[in-house]
Amino acid sequence: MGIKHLKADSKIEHILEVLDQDAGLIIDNVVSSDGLEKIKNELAPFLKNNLKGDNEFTGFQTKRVGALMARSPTCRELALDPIINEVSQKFLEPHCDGYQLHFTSAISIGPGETQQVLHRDRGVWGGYVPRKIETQLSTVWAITDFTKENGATQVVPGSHKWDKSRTPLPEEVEYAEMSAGSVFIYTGSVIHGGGNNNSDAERLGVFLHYAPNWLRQEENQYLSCPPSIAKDLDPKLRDLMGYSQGGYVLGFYTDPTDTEGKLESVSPKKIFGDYDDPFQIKTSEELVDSSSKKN
Ligand SMILES: O=C(O)CCC(=O)C(=O)O
Ligand SMILES: [Fe+2]
Repeated sequence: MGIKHLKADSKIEHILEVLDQDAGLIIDNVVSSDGLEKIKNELAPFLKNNLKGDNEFTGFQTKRVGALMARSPTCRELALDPIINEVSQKFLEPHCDGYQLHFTSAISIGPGETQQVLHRDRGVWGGYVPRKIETQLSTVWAITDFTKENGATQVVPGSHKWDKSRTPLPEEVEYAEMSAGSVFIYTGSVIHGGGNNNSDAERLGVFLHYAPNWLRQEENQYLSCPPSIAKDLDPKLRDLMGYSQGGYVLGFYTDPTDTEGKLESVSPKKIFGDYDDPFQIKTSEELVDSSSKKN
């Protein structure tokens, strides 16, 4: 079947159609070589400690570096990529009124790594979210080339529609082979996993995932990028990270030192002096009505 490769100027509707059919696709050559160099340099201080995984899932030859919004200005640009954000919004919107950044990680698969167990990322929520609700739009930005030999992500196109008990045959597993600067998009419901690395160099990808604003984020964005750092970021990015409300009350906060009632039960946007929150308290009737609007 193969993984479809789309051009960077593809229409959003086309991307969504392919996602619906396959739940995985590649958009070729999006990041410039200058951008790739910057990302490598920004990540180098954190990858150099050589800290590897300590179990079969995280991989004994694989390094993972998180907090990318705090650590890497160029990864911030990727997180705000307009095409990816439009795809995330449209893909997730049947089951939410907004989405958020859910996970950031640079994953370096080192030589000698064996293949990761095939899985669906939606498992992070323990299987409690009904399958009809799509919980995640995932991106993998190739910083090095991704090849079958060096550990390109394995994916089973179409497996988002499979019964839970069906396991893929070897010939149903495809590899997200792509050149550096391309982005692999997949959903939380498709079977996938890191590949084995038989080459003598690392395979480096930047993973940025998005989820509905009412689900708990896999990576805690407020601790990984605390207000002292977030204050200097693009307000759009802060909103995306969850320094905003997910709905009219979800995620409100109170400044514990405030005795004057300035930051009492307010949107986190107000920490940064931003008073423009799109979610406003509704009328009582609207509130009751919206509490059961989507089944
Ligand atoms: O490294 C990869 O290609 C995939 C990693 C992955 O799927 C995961 O850790 O959940
Ligand atoms: Fe995964």
